[in-house]
Amino acid sequence: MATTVNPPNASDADSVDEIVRAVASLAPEIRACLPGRRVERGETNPSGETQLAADAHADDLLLEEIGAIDDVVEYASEERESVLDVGDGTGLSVGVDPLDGSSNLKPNNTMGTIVAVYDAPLPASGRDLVAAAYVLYGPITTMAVARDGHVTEYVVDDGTLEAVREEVELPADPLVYGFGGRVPDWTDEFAEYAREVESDERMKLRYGGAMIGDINQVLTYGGVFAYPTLESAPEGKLRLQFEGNPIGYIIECAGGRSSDGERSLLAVEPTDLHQRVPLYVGNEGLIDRLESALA
Ligand code: AFP
Repeated sequence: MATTVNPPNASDADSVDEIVRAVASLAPEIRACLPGRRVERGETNPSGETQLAADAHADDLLLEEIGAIDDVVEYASEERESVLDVGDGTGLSVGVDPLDGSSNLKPNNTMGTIVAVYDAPLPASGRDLVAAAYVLYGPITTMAVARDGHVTEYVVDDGTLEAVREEVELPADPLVYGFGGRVPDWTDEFAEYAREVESDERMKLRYGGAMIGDINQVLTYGGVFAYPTLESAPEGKLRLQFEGNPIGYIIECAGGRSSDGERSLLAVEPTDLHQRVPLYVGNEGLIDRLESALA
């Protein structure tokens, strides 16, 4: 399903280039700081989650680099209560999840950085995105960048952008699924959908506790990732501005679908900077079936 993407104007395109290069340049430094920053800060972020020193440090590095770009006028992150004005007049607003999957640091598992570039003040609609990207700190440090309806994968081990996959699209035959939350906390409707997917002998479980690692599996092999509505948390866990919108944009640019259970994540009305949203992304057929199951 083609994503209706904003055709960025020339200056936006140049600024998006600068933002992408800035994030890539920081990837080695953010990664290098991880081993020594497993410690908890004794503080929680606006979503009430324990902050690791690594979260805050990555956030500071990203604010400094991204905030210095002329056309960027707002910076916001999962780790900060409110939007920071970093420029004058109109321009781009950047939302960041500095370290997605920080609870994976202790068990030395994958983590990521998510970046959403909007051409509207935050909180903004996913339809206001002009680009979205994530860095995956895996065996290799890679970066997926979605812009102008296309997804490109880069290796960024040394902080420069080496394109390794152009026009990335979800494979037509889905292979993997990953469903977050505790099974007893799933709604009956989602549990029924999950059972259907799990019983499909072509599909196999891939859930790593850091969405970016799981999303990259879906982008590579095809499939579905969900952090669903929970009985205890009807809005799910993930944040629209910093996770739902950018991941929905990337998957839709790669030919897949996104949903909050009823509609594209990009069509969800923004009401609060840290609002949560149920998140379902993957191959079109799997998301269509999901929406039917939840209807
Ligand atoms: P942390 O950044 O607190 O580790 O949360 C990661 C995350 O937001 C997302 O990356 C994962 O998919 C999801 O939470 C994992 O949540 P559970 O720990 O409830 O499975």
